[in-house]
Amino acid sequence: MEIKKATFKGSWERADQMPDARVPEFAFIGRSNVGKSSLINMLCNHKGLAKTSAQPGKTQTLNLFDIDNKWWICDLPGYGYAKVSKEKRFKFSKMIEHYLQKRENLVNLFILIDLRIPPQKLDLDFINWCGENGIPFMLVGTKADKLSPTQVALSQEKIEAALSEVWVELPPFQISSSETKQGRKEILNFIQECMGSVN
Ligand SMILES: Nc1nc2c(ncn2[C@@H]2O[C@H](COP(=O)(O)OP(=O)(O)OP(=O)(O)O)[C@@H](O)[C@H]2O)c(=O)[nH]1
Ligand SMILES: [Mg+2]
Repeated sequence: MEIKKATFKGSWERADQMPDARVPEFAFIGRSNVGKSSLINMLCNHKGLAKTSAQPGKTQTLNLFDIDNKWWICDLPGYGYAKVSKEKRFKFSKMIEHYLQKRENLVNLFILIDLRIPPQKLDLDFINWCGENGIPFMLVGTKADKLSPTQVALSQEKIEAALSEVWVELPPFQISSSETKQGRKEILNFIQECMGSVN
C-alpha cells in the first residue's frame, strides 16, 4: 500500500469531542520522545505533517490525519513524561484511556518502544492494560538506526522476554527507523491487512 495524500484534520483535547469517524482509524502511542510523530511522517512521506521535537512532550492533544480519504491516523500524546505537572500527566492518561476505550473506529494501536532502552515498567504496564482492555495492537521498536543489527535483535529479545512473563502468545513486533524508513513497507502492509479484515 502507498499513501498518496495525508492531511491534518485537527486537534482535540477529549475523545468525545473528536469527529465521528466512518473510516478505520489507526493510532500511535508510546513514551514521550519515542518517535510517534516522526513515524507518522515517515509512513506518510510527509516531513512536516505531524509536529516533532527533540524535547519530550511535544504532542499534547489527540491529532487526526486523513489518509487518502480512506482511513485516519491519530497521533497521541506521549505517556510518562515526568516534566509535565502531575495534573497534566493525569489528564494525559485519562485522555488516552478514554480515547482507547471509546473510539469505535479504532482498528489498531501501534505501541512504540525505544529500542535503545531496556524494557520499562511503564511500557509493560501499558501493554498489559491494552491486553486486559481488548485493544488490538502491534509493537514497534523505534530508532533502529541508532543501534547495530545485533543490538536491535537483543533489544527485541529483551522486550519479548519481559512480555513472555505475562503473555502466552507474543504480540506482533516490527522494527523501525524514521531515518532510514526501515519498517515502512511492513507497517503499511499491516494496516492494509487490518483494513481488509474490517471491510
Ligand atoms: N535517529 C532517529 N531519531 C528519531 C527517530 N524517530 C524520532 N527521532 C527523533 O526523536 C525525537 C522525538 O521524536 P518525535 O517524533 O517528536 O517523538 P514523539 O514520540 O512524537 O514525542 P512527543 O510528541 O513529545 O510525545 C526527535 O528529535 C526526532 O528527530 C528515528 O527513527 N531515528
Ligand atoms: Mg509527538
